[in-house]
Amino acid sequence: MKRLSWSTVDIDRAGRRPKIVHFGLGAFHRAHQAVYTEAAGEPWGIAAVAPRSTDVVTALREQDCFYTVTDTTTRVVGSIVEALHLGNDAARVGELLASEDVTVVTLTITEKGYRGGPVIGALASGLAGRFRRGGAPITVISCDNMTGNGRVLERAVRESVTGPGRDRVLAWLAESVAFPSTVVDRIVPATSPEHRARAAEALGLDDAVPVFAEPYRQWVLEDVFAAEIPPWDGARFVPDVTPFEQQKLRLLNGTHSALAYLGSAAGHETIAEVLESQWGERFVRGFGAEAAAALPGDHGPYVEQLVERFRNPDIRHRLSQIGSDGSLKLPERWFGTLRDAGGKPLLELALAGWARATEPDVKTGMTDPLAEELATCWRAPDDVEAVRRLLRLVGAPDDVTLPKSVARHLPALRAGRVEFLTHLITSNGAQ
Ligand code: CS2
Repeated sequence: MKRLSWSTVDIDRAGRRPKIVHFGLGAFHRAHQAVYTEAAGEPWGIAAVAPRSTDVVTALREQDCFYTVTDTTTRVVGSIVEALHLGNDAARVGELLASEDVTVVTLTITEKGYRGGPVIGALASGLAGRFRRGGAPITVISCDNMTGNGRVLERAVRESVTGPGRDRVLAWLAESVAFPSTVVDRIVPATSPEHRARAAEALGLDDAVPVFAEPYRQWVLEDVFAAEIPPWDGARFVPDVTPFEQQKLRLLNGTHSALAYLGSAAGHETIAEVLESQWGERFVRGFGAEAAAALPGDHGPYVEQLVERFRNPDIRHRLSQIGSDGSLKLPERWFGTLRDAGGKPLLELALAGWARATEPDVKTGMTDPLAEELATCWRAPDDVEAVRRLLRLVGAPDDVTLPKSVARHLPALRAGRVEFLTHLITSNGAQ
């Protein structure tokens, strides 16, 4: 079968050039910002930088950076015009970041990317290079699931600026570089070998890096830009993203994480599989109601929509993917509710699911940068103390009774008995 490339697709991309630098070449970027930019048309093209994997760079180059996104149909996307590797192509990345023609940087580097990873260092030195080259204004947009992601990114970049002239670079960053906060939403599981076969069947061409995504997508951006951005049709520009951010992080991502840990305890592999279980849908509604109770406004329709989205059998979103990096995800997804909500029996249950997943002898396939420290918490005299240590390690809000309320669920979860615990759902008043 022929490979996807210039000669096999019918897309005119000649007028696109790299005016956006993107860091993080995973499936999510390819199905989200790259799709919005595709619709923005010429001259908008993306130079996409992979921080670690050379495989995705090689694969994209071999197909002239074209790839497919499958939602209700399979379409070729042509907005990525250059694929780069952060280490191997450092000079080109620096050149692009200094170029006046580049007016936007976007990032999908996951929560852990903001904690001393290589991207922030490269971005900070690239921006310092831009300053020295004349300092054309630019907008730098975090597209990761964090509260105030623009502020988090700005702080991380400022802390990474070093060397002589630091003060002048910092002053320029404050004046000429905008870091809007954003809320991104689209469920896009990591691509599997099965996806490659399905894409090839749909397209009649081989695509080594296809993406499968749900039809839904959303992008809300704080309306502060320093330079020209593409006409991202369908994106929403608002003065303050907070309400969207709370809804998305606490309801969608919060429920996702809860389903990941509890579903894994019950022996499931994907979100759609959990939704098919006897407790899955009820749990989404119950957990949604619990988290929504601490937020202004009516979130009922949003939660109903989540049930539909999570149920989608075409999306095999693995629990091990969602449950990974819990030590960084939970503070964003659960701790706001923990602080703000009154009764939260389902969140306590979810915390027990997470605690169980951190036990050293439990095999979940989930990874975490704090895995060793989390495992060490279990060298405690009893479950309550272990949970107390776990919660402290990840910075949960102080609550003396919480460890006990969480630990009491552990025996049932260890026995894989999640359905038994769903009486909590009805006692919470949700159907
Ligand atoms: C998921 C998210 O993997 C995860 O942690 O919760 O990737 C989720 O699918 C997206 O944020 C949806 O917009």
